[in-house]
Amino acid sequence: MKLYYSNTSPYSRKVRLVINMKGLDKQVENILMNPFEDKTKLKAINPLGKIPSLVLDDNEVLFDSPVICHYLDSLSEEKPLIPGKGWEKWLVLRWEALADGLTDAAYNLVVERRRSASEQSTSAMSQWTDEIQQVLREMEIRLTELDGEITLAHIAVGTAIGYLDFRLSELLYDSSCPQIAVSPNLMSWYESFQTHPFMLATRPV
Ligand SMILES: N[C@@H](CCC(=O)N[C@@H](CS)C(=O)NCC(=O)O)C(=O)O
Repeated sequence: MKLYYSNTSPYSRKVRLVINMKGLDKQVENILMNPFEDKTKLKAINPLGKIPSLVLDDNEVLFDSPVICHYLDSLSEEKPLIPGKGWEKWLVLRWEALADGLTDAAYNLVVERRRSASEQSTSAMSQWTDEIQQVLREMEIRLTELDGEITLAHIAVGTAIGYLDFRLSELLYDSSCPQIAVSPNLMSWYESFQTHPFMLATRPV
């Protein structure tokens, strides 16, 4: 399999963590891409022109990150990242959706901030900022649901907070007191999770 990815893409990091956690690293060739500079090349692989994109050995292509992660998890029953069949499974998938939504809001905000001031939408930026704050509060309240073995929920939350930490770290802290985390228990969880060897190996550079 071939994974088209970039080092700074949070969605790619999520997939790379799944590859490592499932022990699939020897079966995947990693191909670095810049989704903005390599757009034409990327669109020939994935019509959406986005990373991550996974090309299977029979040349079928999978995107986006949830589909790729679910596929990779289905390749072996060992170390299931979407465990169970009942509520346990839906809880993991809901956490993934919540964390991916957080990443979407953060990524949109980062891209918008790169536009010239005259092109930026202040209402869209404030909507994404509100979404980020709302999700951080929700994750803080529900954090005990993450007690237990590492699942796709942990991986998605780790990459979402990791992306905020990398690009928008000010949003993780109280604006009037930058030493205080807005979601202190979530931040302690993240401080510990980010020391996982695979989190360290996939740190954005
Ligand atoms: N929902 C997609 C989002 C993928 C995505 O937006 N990737 C970004 C890089 S982090 C990208 O390729 N952006 C290029 C573009 O939007 O043109 C996923 O989960 O994989």
